[in-house]
Amino acid sequence: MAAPLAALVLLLALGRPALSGAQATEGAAAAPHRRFEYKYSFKGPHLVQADGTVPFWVHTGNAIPSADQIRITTSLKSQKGSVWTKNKSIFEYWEVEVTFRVTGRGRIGADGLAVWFTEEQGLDGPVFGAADKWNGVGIFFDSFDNDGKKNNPGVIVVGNNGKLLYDHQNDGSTQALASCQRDFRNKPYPVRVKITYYQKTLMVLINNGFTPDKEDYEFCAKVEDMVLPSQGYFGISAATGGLADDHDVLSFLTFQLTEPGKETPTPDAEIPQKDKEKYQEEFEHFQQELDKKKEEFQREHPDVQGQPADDAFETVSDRELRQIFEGQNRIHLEIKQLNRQLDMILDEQRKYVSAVTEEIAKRGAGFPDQQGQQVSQQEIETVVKTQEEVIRQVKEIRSSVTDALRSISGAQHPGSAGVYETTQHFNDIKEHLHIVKRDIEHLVQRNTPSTEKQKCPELPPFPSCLSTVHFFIFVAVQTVLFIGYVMYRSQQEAAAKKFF
Ligand SMILES: [Ca+2]
Ligand SMILES: [Ca+2]
Repeated sequence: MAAPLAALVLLLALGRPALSGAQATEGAAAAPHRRFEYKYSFKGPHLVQADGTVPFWVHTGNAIPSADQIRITTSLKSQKGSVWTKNKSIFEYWEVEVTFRVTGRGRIGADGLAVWFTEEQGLDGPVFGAADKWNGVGIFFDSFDNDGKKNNPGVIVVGNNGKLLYDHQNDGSTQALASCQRDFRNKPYPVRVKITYYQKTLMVLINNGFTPDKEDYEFCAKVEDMVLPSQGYFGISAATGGLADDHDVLSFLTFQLTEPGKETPTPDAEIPQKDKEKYQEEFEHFQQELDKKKEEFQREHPDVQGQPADDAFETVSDRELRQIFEGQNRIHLEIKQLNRQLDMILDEQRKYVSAVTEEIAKRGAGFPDQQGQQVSQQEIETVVKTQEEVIRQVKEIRSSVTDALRSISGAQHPGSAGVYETTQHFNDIKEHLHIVKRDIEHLVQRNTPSTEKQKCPELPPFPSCLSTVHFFIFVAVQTVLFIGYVMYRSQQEAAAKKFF
């Protein structure tokens, strides 16, 4: 019972067979209808059953299935293993997505890994752990450079009609239908391969395991007019030699491809109603078990719950980074504005140059004098206006640069913005005063003719109402009166002294 359950979980985990098909048909008329085939696929985290088998697959040799991957060979000498679908596919065109890792301590590894689509299962043999003389196609990820041409690790596509013996000593170079040189060993992320067989064209795309991006595929090889058996087994195999790598397959997903308009019934219709109910029941049971396990885990590890709360707070370095980022954005905006304004200026300048050129051309052509003058007057006015406009825009730019500088320096020294503004203010006042002073000087200079020296106006004649004789008589009388008063005072003081 675990086999259909695991398949159902896999199906639900992927949850996209119908959807991807719909998207494909919507996207382009020629795009094939794509349907996930769970009976020809495996994927963690519940890959293996309790008895150690993989649902719908058989494994042979040294292959070891575990919960989230199948180790086809361990990194020991002369190992080989393979995994094959239990059933033949019943569809003409297909796509497989294989995720694997080839890891080893050595700078060079061996032998390699192969993805198969063959008429019969190649359970054991000398070709990367699988049988020779296959009828179908093998896509080989060959690690070891047997022929010494320095072209390994590499990927080659070899087709066979069931009669050919694989030329292992030459890395199949004489038999390859297509190939590409890729190093797939010891990559930070799993290597992903997408093999598509559609309308007699086989295409191999590869994600080299440098990024975690699942859709980051690049082209590797293409074989046109390829005839493959209409029904066959999917398989994956690997082998080691004197040198050895771990060959781990994380997932093998198969999709059926159908030409638009030739879609087969949906998978729901294929599964009998009775089976569907059974699967549903088992899935629900599984879901309950999972919830129970989750609760138990949370009860046993209460400290794990607290971890996500850390994300709510911003650390000091995060804040600094954010502030730097915002500052950079502001500078970026200012520079963009400057750029726009410079473009405008350039435009204006171009207009100006073209106007001048036109003017010169007109003069050269020899227009009638009066008309020419009229036109040139107009032209000159436009030129002057343009120049004024240019000057105005340059000023705008200057002020915007000043603003930018101020905002940058404000960001660097948040406290000094006020001081800067005050200084600027004083400078403005100083400049204004200078202007006023200059204006006054200018006015003064304009009002006085520069050649004449300034003279004082002549005083009007003083009226003579007092003669010199009268003046002297007046002075003499005053003197006599003063002497008399002084003598009188001294006599009075002497009389007063006699009484005491
Ligand atoms: Ca080889
Ligand atoms: Ca080679």
